[in-house]
Amino acid sequence: AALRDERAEHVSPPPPAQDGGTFAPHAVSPAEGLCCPDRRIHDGDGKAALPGRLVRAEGDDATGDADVDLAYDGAGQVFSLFADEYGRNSLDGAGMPLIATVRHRRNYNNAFWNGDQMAYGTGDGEVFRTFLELSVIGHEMAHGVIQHSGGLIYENQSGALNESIADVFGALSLQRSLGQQIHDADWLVGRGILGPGINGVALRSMKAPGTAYADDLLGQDPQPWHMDHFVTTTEDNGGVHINSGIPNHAFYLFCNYIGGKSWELPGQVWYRALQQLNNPMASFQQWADQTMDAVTAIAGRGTIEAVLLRRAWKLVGIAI
Ligand code: ASN
Ligand code: ZN
Repeated sequence: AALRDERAEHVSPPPPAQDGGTFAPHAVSPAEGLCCPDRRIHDGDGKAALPGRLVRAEGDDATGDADVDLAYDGAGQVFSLFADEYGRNSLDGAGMPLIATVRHRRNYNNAFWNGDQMAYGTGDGEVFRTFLELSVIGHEMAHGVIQHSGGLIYENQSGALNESIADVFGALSLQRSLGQQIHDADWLVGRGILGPGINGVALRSMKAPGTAYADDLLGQDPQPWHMDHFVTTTEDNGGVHINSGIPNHAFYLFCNYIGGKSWELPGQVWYRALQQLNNPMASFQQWADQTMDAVTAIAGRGTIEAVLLRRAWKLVGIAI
């Protein structure tokens, strides 16, 4: 099963009865009260209509269809990251169903969150071979979380932050499912999804933005990792998938300095900053400041964690 209910392990047993049989209140785990995802996986049958035909609902057995089962298991992993690590009940925080469509359109070279659901193309088999990979699933679902956390307007710097935060929680979903340490992770988003016609390893690299692929068809991975190489363009909503390399790399550096498990302290800091951010037009600078507030709230002022976060942002050209 993709989802193991770990909550029971966090809930202390009731303390022994003290005089008169009264019980002291027990500690409440952050995830208590959350339960289970409500997954609904559809087959688009190569057509454009959404959501398409329901093929696997919550609790149904595996279908044997790899795309359907990957979408189902992946949605469970991402639900579990947000629920068990950050106490969030689904994408909207209120238990909304996780609706996904596989085989959206024909030869479709993309996956997306449309405001209500996830949709995955099959790829054309040349540029892309699939989109059903956990960091991609986590990325698309994180767009749903961002939307329901006050949003980040999908253009220019706020759009690149939207993209970067989606990459962060996509990477965390994958690393957590593998039980991976920060120093053992590859920090790739969409590893293995490129088709045989492309020279590359992944869609993006958080460890080394700009190096995920270099190819005649796709060109060179255009991501910068430093503000000195920020790309001003009107394409891609102002380069939202390009300049996301900068905050992506800041997150990677912070993790690399801290060590351990990315979804623990670093993930908590990014998640808290997203919840506290009250600015859909946030700039990189404003987001960096928000992550500083979050690390201060979580770890304390002047702590090693706060110092290392400042160092990470400084290395990508943002002073906080
Ligand atoms: N795969 C892309 C993304 O999630 C789709 C898009 O550009 N809207 O960002
Ligand atoms: Zn995205």
